[in-house]
Amino acid sequence: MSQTVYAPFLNGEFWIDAGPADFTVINPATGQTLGRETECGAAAVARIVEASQQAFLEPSWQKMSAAERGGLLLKLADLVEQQAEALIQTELQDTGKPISQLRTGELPLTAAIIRFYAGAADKVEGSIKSGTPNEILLQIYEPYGVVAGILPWNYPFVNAAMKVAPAVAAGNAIVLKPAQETPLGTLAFAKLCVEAGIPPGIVNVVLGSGSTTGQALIEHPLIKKVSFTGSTSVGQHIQKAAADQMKMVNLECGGKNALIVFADADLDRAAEAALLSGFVNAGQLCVSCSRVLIESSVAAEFEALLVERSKKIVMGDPRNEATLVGPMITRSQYESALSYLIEAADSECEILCGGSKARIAAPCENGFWIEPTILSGVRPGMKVHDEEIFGPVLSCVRFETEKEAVAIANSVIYGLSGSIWTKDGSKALRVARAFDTGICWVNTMLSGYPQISLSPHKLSGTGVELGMEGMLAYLKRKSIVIGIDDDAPIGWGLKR
Ligand code: TAP
Repeated sequence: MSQTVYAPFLNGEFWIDAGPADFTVINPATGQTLGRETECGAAAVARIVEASQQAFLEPSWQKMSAAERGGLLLKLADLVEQQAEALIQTELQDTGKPISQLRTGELPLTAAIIRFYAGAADKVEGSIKSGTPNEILLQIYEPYGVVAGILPWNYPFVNAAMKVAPAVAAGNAIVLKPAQETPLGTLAFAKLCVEAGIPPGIVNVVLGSGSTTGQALIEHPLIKKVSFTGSTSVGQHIQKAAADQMKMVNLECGGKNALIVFADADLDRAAEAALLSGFVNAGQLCVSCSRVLIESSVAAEFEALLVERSKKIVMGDPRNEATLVGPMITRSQYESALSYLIEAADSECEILCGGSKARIAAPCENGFWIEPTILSGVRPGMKVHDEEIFGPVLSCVRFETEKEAVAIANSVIYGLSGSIWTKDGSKALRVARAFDTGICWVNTMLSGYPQISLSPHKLSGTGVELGMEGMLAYLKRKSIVIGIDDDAPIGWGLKR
């Protein structure tokens, strides 16, 4: 029986014979094969990047006003909403995400991000600096040209929107590279861009592995900027590879974030927040707070609350509206998260619930399922404390003082997010300032707004995404000095 072939997206069409279609794409909820994916080698990547450069240089794109680009993005946001059900079905198959999460979380956020940058497109303001009466000093912004957007597999639509919308609003062309395991959402997204009227070639997609396709993309000389979301180790590699050609890089990488519960907190709400943070998207979320730091005097009570509430979490067939937690999205991530559970079982911490593979009924019996797991007695220095598991595992750590809580929170190599739970306003602000992270929630958790920038600290990355600053990151600065006085002295005065 012939299988579906997923092919790269070049100038508004799928390029079917771009390379060998050897990679099997799997539905992680069932383990069933969805189709085969083409891999772009260096020559195919070069052809796609060159086509993007041509699309960028087209007079119709060069002369398009920022407001018109914004108008195209508005159409794209409308299409995301109008075609939400079809997009949800695509993503459900490719990532196994619960349908309720896609419907109420990922799709609305995708549309909101695109709409924010639609409005931002014509709000970029250069500046006039004070010079002398003889000269006017201007500072303006220009697009880079062709940029690369390298995506992870955990939130394909949101991540595509976070790169395409600001890049296009700023007037660039962009080549996306989705994770090899999850190409479907990115391909559907790119097709929608063309339907919205974004000229073919402005959003192209290469397919294949990071080591072959991704590497060829970042090394191509026509790529002027790389915006990467993924692991810290690959981010470090990309930064080094980009150095030879002095490309701009934006890196949004891993996290091992802390949610701090002080004894005076509303424990009910804090428990809800911790469970959402740890288990939404099966823990495959960079900003999730997978370390729960609890003041000792309420630790036993709070851990009991977490365990009790976690029993209500429905895990299973993602097509079921009641399902809250789905599978691990890739086999390798499933195996990696399981290895941490083995590590936890061998360590001094206690497994309060979960701790192994989850058994899910047909048709999901062969999917990549892990039980939502809560660990107690975790301490800095343990692997489950220090390393990003990127699975449904909450690690509970006890502390005595505010100072100790901050020290534990900041003790990891990452600095992405944090959450603080207390009714003491001064303490909340003190701890928020002490957190060495790009974002911090106080008495709330995971609320995401396109207008708020995310700028990772430490080994969580470099640069900025989202917000107006996220759009300026897709623009080069240029200074122009204009002489306006023909009699002004110039040079050494040799002419007179
Ligand atoms: P990675 O393994 O780092 O992969 C991310 C992307 O980079 C994939 O498309 C991958 O391709 C590609 N890649 C790998 N090697 C490459 C190379 N040499 N050149 C160019 N591209 C290369 O991450 P992942 O496992 O997909 O995602 C999980 C990680 O992403 C976690 O650490 C998570 O914290 C992080 N993440 C961070 C954020 C933010 S906002 N900070 C958001 C989401 C996720 P293949 O997979 O096809 O090989």
